[in-house]
Amino acid sequence: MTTVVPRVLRTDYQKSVATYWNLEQDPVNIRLGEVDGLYHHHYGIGEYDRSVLEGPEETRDARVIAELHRLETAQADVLLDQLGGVTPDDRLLDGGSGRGGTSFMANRRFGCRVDGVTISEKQVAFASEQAQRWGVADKVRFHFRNMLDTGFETGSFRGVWTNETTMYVNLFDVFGEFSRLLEHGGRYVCVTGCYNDVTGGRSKAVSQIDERYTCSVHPRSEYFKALAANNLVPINVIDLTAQTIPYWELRAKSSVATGVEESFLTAYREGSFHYLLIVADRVDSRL
Ligand code: GPP
Ligand code: MG
Repeated sequence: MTTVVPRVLRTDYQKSVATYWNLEQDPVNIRLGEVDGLYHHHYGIGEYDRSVLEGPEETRDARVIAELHRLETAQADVLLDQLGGVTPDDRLLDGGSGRGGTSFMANRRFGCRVDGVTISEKQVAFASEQAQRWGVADKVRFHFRNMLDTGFETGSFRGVWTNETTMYVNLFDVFGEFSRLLEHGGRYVCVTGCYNDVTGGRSKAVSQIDERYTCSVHPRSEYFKALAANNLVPINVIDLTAQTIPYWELRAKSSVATGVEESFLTAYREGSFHYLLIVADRVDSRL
């Protein structure tokens, strides 16, 4: 049987996003990844240990980097906690898999097969190399594919997650694809930044975030409309905003700050933006 792999980069916008990620080599991601070999492209949650800022000056930078990495890994653990009872025979999809951090954590936790898709060929190569290095290349695979149209078989996934990637896509389209991929009762977990419908439109701070990453943050309401339109029924919604602020405070004081820290802190503190975790189950209405 021939597998038809759809064209990956369809629009000029998608090409510009791919270019951003193909060129990305920020120390805030590389140096944190080097702490233990898990390379993340998402932010952190939880209180930071204040003692990292004290102690010997010459080792402070390393302590802060390790602490930022610990908070990012803690975020991925909270996401994976929501996937429920995944078994080694199940299959999971990481939509927008970056350098693979969350995919490797999922495989370690559940022992199952994980497929990561990304529109960055550099990220596919990097993450695939990590899979070799960890000896899990038979179970954790990364593909140069578009999460809007993955080409994977209908109903073949127990779980799908997106860890801060939905701001790059139309939510109705991407949830349509996830709904197609999930089996009945399969679970979708989303961690995202979204803007607040209550305070109104896109704030200046949110626009700065969009500009920084070539993305387009969606309003909170759009997530629930798009889930409902695609037979994805929310079971849990957690506002992680208060839990992510310490990460940004520590990052702002660190040597790897990129300049975007003040935009996140302003947006979160003024209430124009939330850091949200959404969990939804796929319900097949034909059953
Ligand atoms: C990048 O993570 C995350 C995004 C580009 C999505 C934007 C996220 C929102 C919550 C709005 P990264 O780890 O590559 O970013 P950085 O380089 O700043 O650490
Ligand atoms: Mg990062």
